[in-house]
Amino acid sequence: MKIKRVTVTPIAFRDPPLLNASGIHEPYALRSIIEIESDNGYIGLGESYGDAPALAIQEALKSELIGLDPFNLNHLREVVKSVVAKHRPASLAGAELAPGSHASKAVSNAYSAFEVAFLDLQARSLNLPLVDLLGGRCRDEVPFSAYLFFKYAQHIDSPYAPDSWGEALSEAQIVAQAKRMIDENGFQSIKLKAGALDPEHEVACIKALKKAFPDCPLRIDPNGNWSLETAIRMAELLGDDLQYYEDPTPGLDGMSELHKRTGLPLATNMVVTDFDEFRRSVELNSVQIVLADHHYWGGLRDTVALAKMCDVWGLGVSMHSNSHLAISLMAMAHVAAATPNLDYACDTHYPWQEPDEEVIKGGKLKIVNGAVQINKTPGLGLELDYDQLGKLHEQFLSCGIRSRDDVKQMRKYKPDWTQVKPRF
Ligand code: GKR
Ligand code: MG
Repeated sequence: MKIKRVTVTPIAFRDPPLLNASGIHEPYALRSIIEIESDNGYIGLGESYGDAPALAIQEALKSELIGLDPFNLNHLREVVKSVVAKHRPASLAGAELAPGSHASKAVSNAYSAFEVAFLDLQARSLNLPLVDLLGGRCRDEVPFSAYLFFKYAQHIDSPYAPDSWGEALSEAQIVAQAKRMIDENGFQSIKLKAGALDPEHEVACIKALKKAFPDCPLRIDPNGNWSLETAIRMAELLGDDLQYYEDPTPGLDGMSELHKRTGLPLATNMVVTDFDEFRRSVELNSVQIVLADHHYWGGLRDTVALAKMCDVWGLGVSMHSNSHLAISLMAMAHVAAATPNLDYACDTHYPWQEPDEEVIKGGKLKIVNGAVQINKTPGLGLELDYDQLGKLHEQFLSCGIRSRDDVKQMRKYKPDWTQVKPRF
């Protein structure tokens, strides 16, 4: 079997005005949808970053993949390395929360983008679900958590009608957001994206969530926007309310010191993002839970390896997410299903995406009882809806955004806004 067609389609979909440590989400999120077709008629699908630097590499790789054997992933990695060496991107300012734009991750991002599609193609040709190529399923359903955000009611320049979630700044509004997200998806744990408002207020929101959902495990994620002193002070206020404390303070040293001083379990998708940082974190005991993400950890098979490393070193494993659609959700779910030591419900932004903006046939995937069901059909079990793909590609062409920049977007609301870390 040989690869005869590679298509990369950049898309943009509506994204709500969600607040975070850098600033605020822009009105559209960018992704790329990848199709790999073999000479015997199978098509494998992938979804990855749609920021300009990531897209440039994906585009440059397309012609290099024609004729490759989709079972030879080592060959794919070599081709990716040589293409990235010729197209090494610069890191973008303000892209700290969008690892797709980090120059240091160019090889792992681009490899992962195509590896998922290669694996989907392999699995389809073998008539097996993709999870069977990752060691087989440990579970049929993968748990996800409700991912709450502070948000404004609508984008500043009103590019389209406001979303149906409304404003969420107060404790009562955050509890209402959680209630709706849980009612609609059955989530059994809750994460609050923090680092955006006053830390005491964000902790008060956790307290309000604890009161409203006493049996639900809770997490807070300030994206490294609290100084060590603030993170310790908030830990004292939070007491035993948290399942884990995600990236409260920046750096491996800061996290190590925080753990020493509070004893709280710390999770990260910021200070352990590759195997070198993993090694240094183990030496310093910086984090106790690693939030994996196949998009920048070098694909589904390297994510399986990461989970094994976590097992060896006695660390917990779960998964991180950026704004994404169904192909990424299913890829995450398959690797999570193949991870024996998945200890916590995974993150997903998926409920924030609008129901009319999915690129797969059948529309948005359902999250039931807080979990995504793993298909028994071949590959990831997804087919593209080409009308929808075309619509979201047109939106990419017209939206004017080419790289995520939450800092620049926040300056439209607050002209003197700057990127400061830690802000509090
Ligand atoms: O989308 O605003 C966001 C998040 O803050 C995202 O950028 C982070 O990468 O979800 C992420 C996280 O868990 O840190
Ligand atoms: Mg995080």
